[in-house]
Amino acid sequence: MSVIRRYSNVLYRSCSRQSLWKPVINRAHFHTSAPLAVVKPYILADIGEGIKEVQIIQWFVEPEARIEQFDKICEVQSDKAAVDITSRFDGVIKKLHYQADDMVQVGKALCDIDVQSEISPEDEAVITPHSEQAGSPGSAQQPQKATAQHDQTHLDRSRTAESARNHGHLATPAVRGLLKELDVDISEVTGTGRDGRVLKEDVHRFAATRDAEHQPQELHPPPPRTSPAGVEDAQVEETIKLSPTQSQMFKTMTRSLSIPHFVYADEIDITALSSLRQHLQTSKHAPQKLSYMPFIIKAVSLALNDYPLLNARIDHLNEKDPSQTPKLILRRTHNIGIAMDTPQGLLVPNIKSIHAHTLTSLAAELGRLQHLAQEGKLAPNDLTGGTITISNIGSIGGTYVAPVIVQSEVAILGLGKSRTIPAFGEHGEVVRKQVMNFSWSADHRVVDGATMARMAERVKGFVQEPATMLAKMR
Ligand code: CAO
Repeated sequence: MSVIRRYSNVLYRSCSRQSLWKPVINRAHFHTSAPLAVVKPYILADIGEGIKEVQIIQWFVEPEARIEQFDKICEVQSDKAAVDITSRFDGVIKKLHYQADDMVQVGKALCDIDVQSEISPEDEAVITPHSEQAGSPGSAQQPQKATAQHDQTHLDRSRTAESARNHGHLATPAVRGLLKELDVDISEVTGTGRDGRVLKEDVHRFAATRDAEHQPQELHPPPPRTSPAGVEDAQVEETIKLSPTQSQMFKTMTRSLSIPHFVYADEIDITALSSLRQHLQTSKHAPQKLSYMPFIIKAVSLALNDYPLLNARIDHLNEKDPSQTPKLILRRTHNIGIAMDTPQGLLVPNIKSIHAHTLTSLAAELGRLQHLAQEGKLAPNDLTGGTITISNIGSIGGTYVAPVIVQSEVAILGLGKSRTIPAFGEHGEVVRKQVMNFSWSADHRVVDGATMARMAERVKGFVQEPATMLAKMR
């Protein structure tokens, strides 16, 4: 089983300081009055969480396309998220530095935009180094100014010549979203809006015609050939590109392979927990839904108080530099990641600061995250900062699981499906018990088996006798 972390699609509104994707001014084209023709490379800034690169999923623009503020420029995928990059300015796209599927390193320019809107002093202060703002127009500046003027003239000329083509590729963000949803290339659609703008109806019409044409081949693959018994058919292979999610899963899981997993599993008696849950569910103060998860999350957090190592991460530093030895980073707050099965695939949002939650508020937060995950609307904050993960694969099925640790954590707990079994009571009588398998994986480079076993035993104690949790809760 594999665990990856992905952000849901998030539209980062352009704003001066918080934007993850900071444009920097190419001083060769910069003037101090606005509006002006200023070519700005959009730099992929450091977005934290150790993200070093992203993959371009798709461009929503092409060179010479006119864009407005908040228009989507491209969609990128990191280990953590698929994110739409929007424009901060009105302008014209001058150059795309990468193609779809290319990887972009943090600090590199995604594209160049010839800005046609005003640059606020605030933006300028944020994105322009002081020394450059103060620079006087010396001889070195003259050719730069000329270049800017040249670009402006060129742009004016190309605006007229290319007008029809550019407008044909213009569309509102809503239409762009629809294009993406229906997998339609805007250049193939005839726009019926003003100046040839592509409207939603145009996209729907195009997609309906296309689907009608392709349906028989795409949706109904030819039935397998019926060869006589004993006759071996030649194998037919088909090459398919990995989806963005699979690409990220490929990388994340390949990295996880470097972690030596210590796997430890035990059967936990959840009979008492099950009746407590049923009892609470019938109470008028109970949350709408109270599954096993809030109790188990709380039990893990309480046990982590005694075994903080399981909440740590390893700082790998530079593995190629032998003088840089790995370090353990202990983390005080328990942000427990919950693996969720969603229409977009596996997502792992985390519930922050478990110690501050009651069972009821944990149930509510789990419900909130589950709802957002199903809708594909989780925020980056929901998906980052996790410190340990629980994967309840038992809600789907299965008894045993060997969960895979993600690199920023040192342990993960997998839950199997609960089941009712016959067992022996105190006096040898047969009793009915409800059990669930808890399967742990720990990073054996830093967590020894005994520590993992003790932590698992502590969790087992809390789950088997949920009343003992009360004494430890704040
Ligand atoms: N055994 C038996 N029943 C279980 C169960 C388990 N381990 N876990 C949940 N259930 C039951 C719940 O009690 C609930 O039943 P009732 O409605 O009768 O109370 C029902 O299944 C649905 O529960 P749920 O899934 O909505 O809620 P949850 O809090 O137990 O779990 C979540 C939430 C998000 C963990 C779960 O929905 C989910 O997505 N699990 C899949 C995780 C996954 O894909 N892991 C693999 C990761 S690696 O690829």
